[in-house]
Amino acid sequence: MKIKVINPNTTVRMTRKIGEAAIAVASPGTEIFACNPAMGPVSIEGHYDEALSVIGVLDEIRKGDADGMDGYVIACFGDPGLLAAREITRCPVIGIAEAAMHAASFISTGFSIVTTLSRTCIIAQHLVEAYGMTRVCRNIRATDLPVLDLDIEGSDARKIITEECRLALKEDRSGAIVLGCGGMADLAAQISQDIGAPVIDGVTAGVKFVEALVGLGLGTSKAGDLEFPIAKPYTGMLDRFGL
Ligand code: 2AL
Repeated sequence: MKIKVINPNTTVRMTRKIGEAAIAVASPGTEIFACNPAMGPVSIEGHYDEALSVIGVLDEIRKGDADGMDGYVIACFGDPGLLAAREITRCPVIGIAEAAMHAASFISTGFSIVTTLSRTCIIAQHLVEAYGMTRVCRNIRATDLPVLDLDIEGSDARKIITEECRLALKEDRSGAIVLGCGGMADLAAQISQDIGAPVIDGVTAGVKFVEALVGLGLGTSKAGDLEFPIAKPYTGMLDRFGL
């Protein structure tokens, strides 16, 4: 089985980290292809970044289908372009926010999301609502760490995130933590051990959900609103995106 894990930002170092986390949980026989678009923002920290990242994500889905992929993980916590991606492929496509929230809902009655900048909390809040998770998401907590600071050698990022997770257990009375950034994919196991509660990273959860869906013979439904987009010309800079 071939799973393409798409980091929607263009920072190759983060793509490598996301790929390593995905490979660590992949079953024997699953090949992981981690990539990032050639165009787009170096990190996604707001609505504008997110909107402009979607074109690159869709381009990677299109190329992935041509390369014979069996499924996709969109590895940014805003799940940018998720439904559009599902429209253009028959393969399953999973976003890391939806993967992590669903996993958390299976193992706790309430979880907290610990994310990067405060301004991204509203993006997570919209997803909580869209995914029907308002009953189980007890809080969304920002650390005010910029996304690319997660990669700085010797930074306090892990310590800051761990402390926020600890506070979440105590103050939100949550049973599990969802990490709110693809760049946190390498932190889940250590933080879980440090705080004594499940900590879920959506990259790894997403890979396992794609494996499960493909194993069940399930792909994106082409009945109804996720059928292929209506063929029409696209113009200007997007002329090659017309179907
Ligand atoms: C993210 C993420 O997962 N990747 C990125 O560039 N920005 N999300 C976030 N909340 O910071």
